[in-house]
Amino acid sequence: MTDRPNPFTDTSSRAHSTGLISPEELALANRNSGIHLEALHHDVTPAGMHYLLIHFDVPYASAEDWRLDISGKVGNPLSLSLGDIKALPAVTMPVTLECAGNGRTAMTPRTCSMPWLYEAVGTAEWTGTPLRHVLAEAGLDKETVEIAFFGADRGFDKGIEHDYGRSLTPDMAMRDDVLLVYAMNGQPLLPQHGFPLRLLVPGWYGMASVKWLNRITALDHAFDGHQQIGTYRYRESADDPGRPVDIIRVKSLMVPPGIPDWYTRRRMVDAGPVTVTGRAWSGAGVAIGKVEFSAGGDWQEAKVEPRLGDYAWARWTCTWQAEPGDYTLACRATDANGKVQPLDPPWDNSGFGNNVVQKVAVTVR
Ligand SMILES: Nc1nc2c(c(=O)[nH]1)N[C@H]1C(S)=C(S)[C@@H](COP(=O)(O)O)O[C@H]1N2
Ligand SMILES: [Mo]
Repeated sequence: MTDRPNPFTDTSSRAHSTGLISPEELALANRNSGIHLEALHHDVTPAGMHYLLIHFDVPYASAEDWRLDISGKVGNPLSLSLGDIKALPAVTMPVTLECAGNGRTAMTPRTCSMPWLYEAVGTAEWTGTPLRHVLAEAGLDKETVEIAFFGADRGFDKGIEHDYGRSLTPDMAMRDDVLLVYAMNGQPLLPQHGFPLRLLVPGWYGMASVKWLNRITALDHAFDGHQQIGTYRYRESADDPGRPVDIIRVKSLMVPPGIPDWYTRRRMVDAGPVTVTGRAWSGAGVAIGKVEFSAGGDWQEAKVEPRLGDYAWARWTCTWQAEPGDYTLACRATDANGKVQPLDPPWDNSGFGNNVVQKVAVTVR
């Protein structure tokens, strides 16, 4: 045994930056792809166009050998095969997932991490079984305070080595809509989306939906894993204890109209009536109240269609009378609770929860 010093404790290269994207950020951007904004046309995002966020490596997994172990403060510890889980009552639900770091790069200064712009969102039809079935079979002890969920992926963050792990309270975990999921859009999960089994926590930012799920532990204390307490907290500064990141904030996006310039992505649009369309969503099962569109002047109310499900986005459309000139298009959603997207990015020390309105630069000819 050697006792080499931990090479990952120095995180100074991850301090805030207002400069160019670093080589590390670029490498993360190549591993963690976002949705193409034109894919917002699809009610259900094709699996290969859904965004990805993978902290460590995608585990090399076999469905035949997979086990889900449930232990800790339970009366009846379990070790389930994928077949055992598929034998339980199945449900399929459209759910919009969004990464808590979506929009990070619009904050000034930004935290050096995955440099999302707008595109860390997608909606899939997820198939699985309510988690409560297996928790009921395992029998949670009365003293259970939190339940921790672990993936098969392991790595370092800020010098701390850990299996990716997140927790839920028993109340959350026993909700009908929290699922153990093995299929996405009617196909087995792709390796990058958690094959063969993941947790799905609808209405919350994506970090709660643990991929490659192989271990559940009931705890008589709050879970202190790095992904629970060392990150995913809204903080004013690095030493602020902060509060947990959980429910998705209200947001909308548009399909950029017209045709793009390859390099700048600036759009060229022909004058006349232009149908602008996009998606809007909020968290915790809250519906969308309204969506507004602006080409720089007044906000015009868009038509919002019924959402695909309680935890999925709604399509919106509006007609823009485009006249020659240069414009910045924007869309802004308000949810049924009256929460509205801000015009300027909210600040967060780690770049979480940015639901600022999207802006799209266009030239009308
Ligand atoms: N085991 C494990 N689960 C994970 C992650 C991870 O890195 N490892 N990333 C989380 C984060 S931050 C997000 S946003 C979602 C992304 O899910 P997707 O890649 O299927 O879109 O998975 C979550 N579950
Ligand atoms: Mo995420």
